[in-house]
Amino acid sequence: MTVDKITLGYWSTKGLGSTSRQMIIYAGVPLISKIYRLIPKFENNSLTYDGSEWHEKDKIILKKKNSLINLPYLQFREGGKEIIISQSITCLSFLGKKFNMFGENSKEELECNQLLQETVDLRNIVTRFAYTHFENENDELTEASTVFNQVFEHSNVGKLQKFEHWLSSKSNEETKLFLIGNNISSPDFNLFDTLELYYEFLKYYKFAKNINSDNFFEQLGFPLVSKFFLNFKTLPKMQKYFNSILYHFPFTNKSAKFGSGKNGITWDHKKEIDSTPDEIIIDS
Ligand SMILES: N[C@@H](CCC(=O)N[C@@H](CS)C(=O)NCC(=O)O)C(=O)O
Repeated sequence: MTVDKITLGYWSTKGLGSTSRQMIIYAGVPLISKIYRLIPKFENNSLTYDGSEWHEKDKIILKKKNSLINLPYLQFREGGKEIIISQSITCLSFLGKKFNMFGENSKEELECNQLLQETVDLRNIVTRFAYTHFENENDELTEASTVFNQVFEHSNVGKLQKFEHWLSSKSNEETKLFLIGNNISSPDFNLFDTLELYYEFLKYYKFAKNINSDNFFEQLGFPLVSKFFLNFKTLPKMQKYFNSILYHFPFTNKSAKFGSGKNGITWDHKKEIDSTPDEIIIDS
């Protein structure tokens, strides 16, 4: 069954909503990107974050239809019925199956599921770091080095080597440009989106050896991951996303230390106002 448009609700950031947005645009299905803003407030000498745009409005309404409701969520009509889905990875596997981007048989479907969870593990390392506010810069840099090691170490404990080895173990008939076979699937989008966040991290904390070249992952000894990443940027169906305002959203929400502002820096609540519109429509 086809859907004529899909609403994706999420904060005015990339976060866990960005990959679903990309998949819907890639599939050529009209996307209604519903935006909620987290507003930093300075009260009684302390900084708090007001999420009432979500928590006190749509969440209350949507919770009556799906008690698991969270951000991100997908909302659409199919066969005369309204469907609302939350949990980001469920959204990605649902969209993958809907758009024929979830492998071609049960073996590949299992691979998609494993790879999706692996991308979650990869993302969680940097996200946990991004939302930590350190006592001082020294602590921040020490923890950034720990994140770097956990992800980019070449030993069996490093997270990114898993993807490098996965790509290198593919058969000669496969291009090694996608994780499963020669076709794009949900985990490709989530890996790409997570790599974009690491790209910013490597640049910001100066772990990239040569910032004038965009092959950061190759410089760090991951040539296939680098090829995957750079190729993804050239995919014709991705260009609509790259040319949209959604691509320029900050990586993390206002409460994060890393990535809540432009180019990895922290959102400056004293100078910046979030003027993201309530709804961004990307037509097919
Ligand atoms: N496991 C959930 C986590 C969802 C989650 O933590 N959402 C955060 C934003 S990343 C949120 O603000 N949710 C709104 C809420 O709790 O109502 C997922 O992957 O979707």
